[in-house]
Amino acid sequence: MAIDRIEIDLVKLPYVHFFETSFSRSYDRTFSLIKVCEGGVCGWGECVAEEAPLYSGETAETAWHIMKEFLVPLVLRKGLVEPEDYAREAAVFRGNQMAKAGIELALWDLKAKKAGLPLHKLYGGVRTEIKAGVSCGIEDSLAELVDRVGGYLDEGYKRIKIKIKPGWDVAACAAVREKFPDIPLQVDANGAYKLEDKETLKALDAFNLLMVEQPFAPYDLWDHAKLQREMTTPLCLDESVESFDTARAALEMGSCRVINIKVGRVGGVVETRRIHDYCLAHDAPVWCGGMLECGIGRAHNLHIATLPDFIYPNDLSASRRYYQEDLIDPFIELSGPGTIRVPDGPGIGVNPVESRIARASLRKESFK
Ligand code: OSB
Ligand code: MG
Repeated sequence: MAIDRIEIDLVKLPYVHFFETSFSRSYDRTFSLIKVCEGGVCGWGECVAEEAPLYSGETAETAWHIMKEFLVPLVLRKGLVEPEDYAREAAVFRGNQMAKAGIELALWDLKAKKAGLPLHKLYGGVRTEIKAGVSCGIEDSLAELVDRVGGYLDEGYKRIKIKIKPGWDVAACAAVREKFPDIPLQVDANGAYKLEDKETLKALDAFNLLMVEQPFAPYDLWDHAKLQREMTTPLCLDESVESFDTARAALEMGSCRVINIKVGRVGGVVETRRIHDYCLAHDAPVWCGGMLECGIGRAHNLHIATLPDFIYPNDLSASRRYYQEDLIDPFIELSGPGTIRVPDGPGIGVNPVESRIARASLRKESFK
């Protein structure tokens, strides 16, 4: 059979609390949902490109354009239905990883649903619960940051990540560490520093952090390697790793010791698994990053995080940490202290709620 219908829905959802990184503060998220149907069975994916090109060069609108004009026609014209076939064909187009991944994820969900299997079984996952962590944005004051961290710990999260930027780094770590000396803690700079700032970054070694994520710009593997040689804390790369080849180069160069894997950033599950397998073979642990996905993208991430090399806690939290009304049923919840159980139904194992999606929709288009 072949895909007979693809729907793309551009949606906007307000956060329960604003989210501030070194590059911006946002109060809501604009992203797209992709539904691919074959006969009566439909698979769902989420495209994580954001409203503005701050985290990556893609935006929700460029991804819409790439999906509508290039990727959807490719799927329909060639009758692609296997995710691996799609990934190979889509690779002729350069860049646009998030657009590519949104459709590939929908094809994976469809494939697993047709097989009657949860995605983690299809992927060869090795665990039924994953370690849940929370990513805490920059706040208006250190007191508010410490309060929020305390709130998340009370909810049961075990690992905390805090966003840093110049002027909100050593003091932020000191404030959190003073109140919570022993929690697993890490920081993420989203590329806000330059090599000139290396003394500040080296000062972070004093806080017993699990890792320092993406201190320098995405393209800058070289300066990350220089910094890693002078720090004891492992560096982790996020934005820099946009493909298997950049992951391999980063590890060979010593630019990092840990990789944050995001399916959207690397262009799909096929590329994710190549990176994962390489890291596993080279003793580099990985973990699953997040893009503040709605439940559809987050359910996909839960399944990905069951692969064996996902050793560190993930940026995967419960639905209510992000949204008042997530777009899935049931919501994702913590299943135990600092863990989330991976859904066991077919495919992603959670149900998109189409009435809520319609209420959040800015624009929808259907392709046959
Ligand atoms: O750098 O990991 C990041 C969200 C948007 C863009 C970049 C990042 C993030 C997060 C959110 O840290 C993590 C999550 O989804 O829980
Ligand atoms: Mg990051």
